[in-house]
Amino acid sequence: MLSFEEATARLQAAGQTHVLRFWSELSGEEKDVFLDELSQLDPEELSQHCRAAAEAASRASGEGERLDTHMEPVAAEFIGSVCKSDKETLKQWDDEGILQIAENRVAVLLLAGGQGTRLGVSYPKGMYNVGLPSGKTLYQIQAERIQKVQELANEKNGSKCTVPWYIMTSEFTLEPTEKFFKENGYFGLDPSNVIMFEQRMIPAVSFDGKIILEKKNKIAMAPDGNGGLYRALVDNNVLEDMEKRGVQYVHVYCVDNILVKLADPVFIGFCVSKGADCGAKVVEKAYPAEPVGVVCRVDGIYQVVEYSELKPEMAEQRHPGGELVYSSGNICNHFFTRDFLQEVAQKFQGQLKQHVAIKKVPFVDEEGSLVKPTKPNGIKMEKFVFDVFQFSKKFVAFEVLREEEFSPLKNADGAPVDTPTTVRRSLLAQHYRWAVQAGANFLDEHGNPITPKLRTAQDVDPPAICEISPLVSYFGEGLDKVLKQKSLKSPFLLNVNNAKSLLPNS
Ligand code: UD2
Repeated sequence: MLSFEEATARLQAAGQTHVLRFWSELSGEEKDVFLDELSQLDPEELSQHCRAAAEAASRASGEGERLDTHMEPVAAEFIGSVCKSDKETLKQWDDEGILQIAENRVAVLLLAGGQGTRLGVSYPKGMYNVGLPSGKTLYQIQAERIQKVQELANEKNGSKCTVPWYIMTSEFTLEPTEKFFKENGYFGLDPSNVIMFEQRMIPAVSFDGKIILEKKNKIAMAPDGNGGLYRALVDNNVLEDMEKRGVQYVHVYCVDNILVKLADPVFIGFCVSKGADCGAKVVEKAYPAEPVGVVCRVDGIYQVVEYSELKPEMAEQRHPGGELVYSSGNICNHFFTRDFLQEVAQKFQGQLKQHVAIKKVPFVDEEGSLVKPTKPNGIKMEKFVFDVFQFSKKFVAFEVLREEEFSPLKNADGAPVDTPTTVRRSLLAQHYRWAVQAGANFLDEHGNPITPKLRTAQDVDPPAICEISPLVSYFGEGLDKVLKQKSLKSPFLLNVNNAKSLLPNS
């Protein structure tokens, strides 16, 4: 840990000595905590960061103009697609993906360092219980999907494989996430295959490039964005761990999509068979202002333009037939080869663009009292996970169906979209569809048949409530054996135990 004199010298070099203005008021213990925090800041990086933040904030407004003339949509022929591909092709991709999984070449990597500010909970989003009949949290659903996809690969290839689960956390989420996994026995997974690591935090800075103090002895810090992944991979020797395990392909995804297909064999198989080093899943955007980035080309290079940086006039552009011009919505599901990640980590990680978020950052005023600003007062710099696409030698996009694969939890109930209620409904509607397609009939609480209806509006529950454990079915497969011609009383929860008893010769 630095001495006070050393810390002062560092801060002087970075033009940031104002953070020590309450030093004489601090207790011995508070001083130690502060020195510990200051010791972790690299002086050169710090001054560069503060300067870049102030400059980027003044430049940010010009960025939209540049995109007006340099951005173009991705040609439809370029995008692989679940709905435009025939059954045979889909099966080939699925088989390829399952084979790669069976041979231990696939890992999943969860981005879980965000603060979940919009949802308004103080714990990591993955621990959220969206009110399913089973009471499962997002983490549990994801863990069970990993377990099931391993099982499917084992059955098909007669092997015993592992899909390691890498989880990137931050100072906010590491401890509670670790505790939650331990308390829940890692949801049946082998703890040695669940690898948590931490991304870095960086200071929030005022518009004039000065670090903001959140307490008399604490700098306002925030995670460095989900693009902090690449630095975190290096900091924590994650790529070495992947190499040791023989992992070649990594499925990176964000925490809040209740329908996420972990290690999706079809997506992996598609990317592998195209020889891609980098890939992104997309869905058709639902409405112009939907908070998803768009996969497009800027100056001829594939990339994602984030929703926060796309001007409304661009987002609203339509073709003569009415379809959105920029319709390929990024759903934060990415494919990378380990070689590509290695190259990014070694060569390009320092070049990743810093995006500017202007935020209300609580701070201590001259008297040392905490102020919660009503207007934005600070700059948080973030890197984005998809900003590495520009370094790819072979980038592919893969379009999937929203109702099957994308329903994110972003907002608290009461908001019109992406709430606990909407994500619960998406999952229950999907499971209901799977059950009906497998031949199940549903009865209401009086034993009367419920008329099947496969399409329901997003704002209502499906006709019957049916939840299927991922341990029974990963993506609807294998259900006809269990559910064909069965009459099920709504609400119905299909888990490993009752699935066994529903089998014909049990
Ligand atoms: C993300 C995508 C957006 C779209 C949308 C779909 C990015 C930059 N944007 O937007 O284009 O695909 O998701 O739902 O990917 N995270 C970290 N560390 C951080 C910040 C975030 O790990 O410092 C994680 C976070 O926990 C989450 C994921 O990254 O799992 C996405 O973060 P978000 O929910 O803030 O991103 P959002 O919805 O603005």
